[in-house]
Amino acid sequence: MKKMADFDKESFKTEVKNNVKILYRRDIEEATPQMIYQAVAYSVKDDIIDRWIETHKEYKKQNAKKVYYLSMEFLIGRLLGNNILSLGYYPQIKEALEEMGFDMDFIEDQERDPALGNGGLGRLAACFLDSLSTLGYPAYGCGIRYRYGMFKQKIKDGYQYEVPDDWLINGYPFEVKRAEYAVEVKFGGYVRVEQKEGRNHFIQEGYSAIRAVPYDLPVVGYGNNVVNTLRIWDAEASQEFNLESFDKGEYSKAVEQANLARTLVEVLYPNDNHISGKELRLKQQYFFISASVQSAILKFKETNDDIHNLPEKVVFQLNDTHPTVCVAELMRILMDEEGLDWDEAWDITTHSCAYTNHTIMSEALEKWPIELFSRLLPRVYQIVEEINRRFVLKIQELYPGNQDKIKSMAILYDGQVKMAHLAIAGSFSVNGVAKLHTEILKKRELKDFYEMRPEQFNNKTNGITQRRFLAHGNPLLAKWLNENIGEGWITDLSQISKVKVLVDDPKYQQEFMNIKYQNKLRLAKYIKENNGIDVDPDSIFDVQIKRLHEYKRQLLNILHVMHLYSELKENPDMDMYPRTFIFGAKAAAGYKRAKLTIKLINAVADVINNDASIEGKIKVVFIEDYRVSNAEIIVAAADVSEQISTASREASGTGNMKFMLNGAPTLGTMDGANVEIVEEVGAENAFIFGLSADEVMKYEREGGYNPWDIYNSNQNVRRVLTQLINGMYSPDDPERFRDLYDALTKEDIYFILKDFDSYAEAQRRVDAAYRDTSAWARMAMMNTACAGKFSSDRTIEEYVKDIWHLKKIKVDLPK
Ligand code: 26Q
Repeated sequence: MKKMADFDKESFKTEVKNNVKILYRRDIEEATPQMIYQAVAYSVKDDIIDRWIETHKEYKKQNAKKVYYLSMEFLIGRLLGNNILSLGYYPQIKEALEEMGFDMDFIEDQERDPALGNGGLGRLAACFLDSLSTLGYPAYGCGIRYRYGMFKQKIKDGYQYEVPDDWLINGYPFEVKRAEYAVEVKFGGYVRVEQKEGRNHFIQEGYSAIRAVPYDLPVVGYGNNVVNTLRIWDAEASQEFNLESFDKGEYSKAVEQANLARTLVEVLYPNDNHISGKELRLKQQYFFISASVQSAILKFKETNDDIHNLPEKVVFQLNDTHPTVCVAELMRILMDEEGLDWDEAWDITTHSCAYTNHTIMSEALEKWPIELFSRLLPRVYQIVEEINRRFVLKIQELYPGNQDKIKSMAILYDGQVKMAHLAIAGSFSVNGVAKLHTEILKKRELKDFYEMRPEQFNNKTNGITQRRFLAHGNPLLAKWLNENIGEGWITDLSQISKVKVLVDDPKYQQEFMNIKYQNKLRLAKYIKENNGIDVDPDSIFDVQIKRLHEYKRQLLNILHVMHLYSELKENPDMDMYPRTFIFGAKAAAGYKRAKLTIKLINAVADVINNDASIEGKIKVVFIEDYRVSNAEIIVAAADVSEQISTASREASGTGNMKFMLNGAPTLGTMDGANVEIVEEVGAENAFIFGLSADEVMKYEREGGYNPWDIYNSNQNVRRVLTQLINGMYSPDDPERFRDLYDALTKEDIYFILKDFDSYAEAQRRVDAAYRDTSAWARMAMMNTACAGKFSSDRTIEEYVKDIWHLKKIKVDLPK
């Protein structure tokens, strides 16, 4: 058995060569880069496995309480580099590979991003797993092994095209299939009631059965030998049942099951903050929840004999409402399979489940037609009925005769199952993801629930892992930090505040900005190779990367670029610091307006980038296929972080934290975690603009505002609006952007015109501030220095203390 301290370069090299032979029947000289990557990954995996086994022995020995983080999405990003970093021999492997004639970055680039998530919510789950392992807390991530992850984005003629993400095409070296832990999941059919031993037994019959097969991915803690598990479920046809069906001549049932197995985990729904009420989506949810809860209970029983103690050993954290069927599925198992009565089962369930809310966007609140829900999950639906009946009774007891309360809180209403209400009824904890967000939940969205049970509500401000987004993504800054403040920040980000003593020193300022410059060169190279555009590394890199959504207001950003360009054309001598506006964003495949916004950004880029008369003072770049791996490169190179959502709409944001950590001040609204970023770094080290959340919500209560008031009184706004429909950016089809024009002038529900002037003014402040090199360096450094709070390690410690109550585990490797 190999141990961390014993990393031996020569045996590593031998192992890599050997792996190439075993895997591909080739000598290393004939191996492709992909083969080398696989061979390296397998030898890293070898080291991980030992730690993985030891970790789980320790959990068993201590009968440790575990958190099951249930999530439809885990946007983990590439694993090779991070795993090596966590094992503690990144420099050694880099050196070994160099001696073999390979470049580490190039080998890492061979790995496909496992893109099993959309955006913020999925990436948060991945950061949480990283922190759980690094802090030594027992945890499982439970999710779905989508055959196709988030689509790859191609830009052709300025439009987005979606290409399937066949991430498993070469095999994924870090996963382990655990066929021995497969379980069965049942869909459809009907429920028969049988009286036995004085109580009712509920038996589901005529169902379709699917075999859920787990694949485990290691989650490697940083420098501590702890390896947790991300368990993703694959669906297979339930073989035994098939044969039985054939015997009975139930051919069509067998075919139906095989088809369901094939389609169930086929693809991740590429919607972010938007519901698509598709039947298959609900099937996916129940599939992975039933499998995960079954396997958690089996695991619990290995070391416990009284099911009543479940809440002492297991906590299920629901990542938004997507896993909410967990509440009813756990009830079903406890009653139908463990033989408990309702009250016992309810007590256990409501002490085991906790729910995190990630959104207040009404179009993202999950509801399912009862007709569909009950057809697909007949037994689970019966249980939801009973949960609802008892919950409504409780509401009536508290508020006799108050129909409004029932309307706003019932789980079943108007023919729908309201998943958030089920989650709240079945959980002991409900949390939001930033202070402002949690306040809005308490005061507005979930007001009635809060008033009924205030102690249930709590805030857990999001965080990000500094291991991926600094140690791995920004190696130059990481090295600088190690040299100047020590390595403690890697596992204790509060220590990064030590940078504060350096912020006024010209020598350190220069070093810091020089690192930024090197990172801008790296990004410029990436942009040249991937977009064919030359960008000036001396210009301000102004970056907005996130999912394309109207509330995130990429449209405000590009309208301002159009404005700036018009100003420059009118006044060629205008004093402006050269700026590169960088965008990266995927639009949900069916989200027309979002896709049109991408086209607009590219159309504006085309005009501006090809206008020699402005001497390159403005460049616009849309980076194709924004994803975790290129985020690491983009964030490290940013000068300005665009976080410009309509106040009250962005629950937290986490990109904002990545930029701050990497020394880019926020240009943003007082929304989500921006509020707390400003609290930490000081308003003088950010560029804040726009309506406050209270102001936005007040307008909304009053039925909105009138965009024509702005149109009439603001010449700059009028000019860019006109450019949307006069063909300036669409000479071949002047009507192309009409829909954007209409959205802005009819209702402007995202307050883009309303915030336009304030945003333009904040942009002028950025321009002015950047010219003072030393003051800017200080501001950038202050952002890094004040980012300590935004480590996901801090977030996880809060979840552990307030919700999960886990104990840290130490893992030693046998000598
Ligand atoms: C639901 C049903 C059907 C299909 C798709 C969905 C779906 C999928 C993804 C609904 C929502 C999401 C994702 C939501 C999300 O990413 N929310 C973000 O969560 C982050 C982490 O807490 C916050 O920082 C962001 O502010 C929030 O937008």
